[in-house]
Amino acid sequence: MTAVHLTKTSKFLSLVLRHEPEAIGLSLDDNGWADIDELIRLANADGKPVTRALIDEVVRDNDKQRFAISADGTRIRANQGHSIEVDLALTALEPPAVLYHGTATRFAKSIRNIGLVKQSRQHVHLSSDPDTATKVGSRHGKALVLSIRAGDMHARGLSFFQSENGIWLTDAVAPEFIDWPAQA
Ligand code: HQG
Repeated sequence: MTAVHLTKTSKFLSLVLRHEPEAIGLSLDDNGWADIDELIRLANADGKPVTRALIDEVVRDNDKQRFAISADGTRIRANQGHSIEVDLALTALEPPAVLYHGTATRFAKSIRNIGLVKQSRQHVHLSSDPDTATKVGSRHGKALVLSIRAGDMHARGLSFFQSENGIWLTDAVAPEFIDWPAQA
């Protein structure tokens, strides 16, 4: 399958598994899982040329491991990034002392005022290295990488989770836990 085809399918899966299952009439269970046969049937009825082989290839080769297939091979879900309410049943974990958040310079003023908030997603997303955070931030404009004192937050009783694809998730980050780069 060509890279363009795989990217298109990945974007389609992100849409229906994270944000708008109703776009094709799909239903997810409480933990975010969709039946793969049903997804294929509904996608095909909507004119999307999705096949099981294509889904398997996207799940296996996705650059960020965005999706997981259930152990019995019948269901699929997004590992993170949902705007719809799903319970990923993630276990709280102790984070590293410092994590990174990639954002855009245009959001700096508001972040200085109220800290990081989850906007339309279920969590604030944090990266374990600055390079990944830079890429995440560039999606929104000129990248700004903030250091988050996750260890201090955890010591104060705030919870952290890690998605199956390694992204750190938390509810919000108050301004006092954010260290800014010198030039920002
Ligand atoms: C910003 C991608 C103003 C926040 C990535 C971000 C990630 C504020 C934007 C995942 C703010 C939300 C999530 C405040 C936060 N004032 N702006 N107080 N607090 N923001 O897309 O973290 O490729 O919902 O900094 O790799 O950019 O889709 O979140 O810029 O893991 O798999 O509000 O999406 O993964 O944007 O990205 P998003 P995000 P995928």
